[in-house]
Amino acid sequence: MKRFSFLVLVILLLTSCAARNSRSSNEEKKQYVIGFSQIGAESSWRERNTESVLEAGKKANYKILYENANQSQTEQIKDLRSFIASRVDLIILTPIVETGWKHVLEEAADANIPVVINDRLISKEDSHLYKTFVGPDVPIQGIQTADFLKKKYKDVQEPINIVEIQGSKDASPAISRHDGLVEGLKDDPRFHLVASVHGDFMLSKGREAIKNVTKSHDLKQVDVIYCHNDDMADGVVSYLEETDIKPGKDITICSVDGQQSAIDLLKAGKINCVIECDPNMGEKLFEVVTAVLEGKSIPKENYTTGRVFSEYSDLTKIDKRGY
Ligand code: GZL
Repeated sequence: MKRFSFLVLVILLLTSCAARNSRSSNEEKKQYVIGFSQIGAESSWRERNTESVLEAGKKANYKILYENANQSQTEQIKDLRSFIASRVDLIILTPIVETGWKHVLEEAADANIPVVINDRLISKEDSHLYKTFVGPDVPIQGIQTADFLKKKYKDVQEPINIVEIQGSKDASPAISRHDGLVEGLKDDPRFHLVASVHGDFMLSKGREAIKNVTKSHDLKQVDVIYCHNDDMADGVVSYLEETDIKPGKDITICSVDGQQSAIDLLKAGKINCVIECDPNMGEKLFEVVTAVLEGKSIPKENYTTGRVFSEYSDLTKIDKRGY
């Protein structure tokens, strides 16, 4: 009888240990909840950026609350407040513009919810309100474009007139791609920025923007059209192809992103330079998210880099872009 009781006691002890271990391992495997506030779906680039983030978050076993603000900062702020109310473990924010985030990010800080910035930047005076940034070093993209133009026009002495089709007003890539170009050309007096208009990073608005420029500028007096992204460049090329001006030949077209559509136009000689801006930030983003949640120290900026694809490149070596 004693042997039987002892056996029962051992079985009970082993069972309770197993239950405790499974509880503790389940606690260890707590699934973190991440609120992801995305700008919208303004370009093919943005759609790939969203896919990249969601794919990487799923692979890393995070529960993602994804909200798409359809180009509205007001909607993004509402989304952030709903994440705070839901007590998410961390927020990923792609800020549509640089300013206007102070109050809502202070509310996230008051709720002890860390914020990681994806792709675009917020203004420096509010940089204490987020943990870290993952995205492109955008001013370099403007300088890379300037370097291409100085190479292409190295033997030209006459004035070189540039029309700029900017991205969304106050968006960090629009500000920095403009500033980078100006910085890159500042010591070369041949280059003149004769018009700069917004196309909101959208194909349709890029087409509309260049059409509006023709109301005040004769495109036959324009040498370069600098588009802040490929979708707007696509719109510009489609407009020019309805005129007697040959894009890529009569007028130089420069763009940024590296979408398949732009590479195809580059290969067809209708675009002259495409600066790569890789949207596939998901893997890097969730490495950083995990480090933040584990309390590890991380750099304030985690920059992605990009190549220059131009008429001087070996275009046969460009891999399928995937966006
Ligand atoms: C750049 C990114 C820009 C892309 C556009 O980092 O924010 O937004 O260049 C996209 O295509 O709309």
